[in-house]
Amino acid sequence: MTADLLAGLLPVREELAPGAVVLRGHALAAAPALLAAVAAVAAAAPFRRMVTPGGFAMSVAMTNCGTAGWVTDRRGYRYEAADPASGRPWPAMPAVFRELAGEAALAAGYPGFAPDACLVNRYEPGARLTPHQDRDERDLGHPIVSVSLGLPAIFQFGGPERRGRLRRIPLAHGDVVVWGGPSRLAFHGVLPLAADSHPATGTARINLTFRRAL
Ligand code: MD3
Ligand code: FE
Repeated sequence: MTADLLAGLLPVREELAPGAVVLRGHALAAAPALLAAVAAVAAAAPFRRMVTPGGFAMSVAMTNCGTAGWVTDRRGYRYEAADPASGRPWPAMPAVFRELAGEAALAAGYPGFAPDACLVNRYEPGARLTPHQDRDERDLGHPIVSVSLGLPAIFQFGGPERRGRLRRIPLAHGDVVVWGGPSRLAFHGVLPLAADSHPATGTARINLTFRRAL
């Protein structure tokens, strides 16, 4: 039995913490269209490993679409209307992205979510995200919608303080997580990706993170 079918036997809506909802397999039907749109975005704004303010290249390769794109360099973390690599505006948010994000937010109890930023993260084996908070957005009252595609990963989820203990949540192809309300400033990360292959993405995991940035 495939992982996708097994996921289908588990509860579809899991409340991780107040305000944080996992929708297992919610993006499975849309996955082929989402991945085709990722390829189109990456053709216009290629994946790149950005540099942190501390001067290290991130292990995760990133690109963006929408009116605002998340960037980091020696000057800090921020949202930019243009891709620093080309000077051109980020590619427009594909309709299939906007619709999936709005509909998943609604299913999780956040009606009216209209993202203006989609960060596309690409993990190859060994790539990871150390625990952090997402706090570069203007209004933290908006939720964040995260879509996992391809290889599975172990997501770490803690509380509002860095020192707290982290729970491990496996995320698989098609899983959607919505974070809002009391969970919006939770610390979170992704453990190093294990080498494997997935029919939809080959050796990679792709994560779409939808935010209202401006
Ligand atoms: C929990 N990306 O890009 S999205 C990121 O799988 C990021 O690539 C992860 O964290 C990834 O910043 C996970 C899940 C996520 C996003 C925002 C959150 C989880 C969150 C905000 C609060 C709590
Ligand atoms: Fe994050």
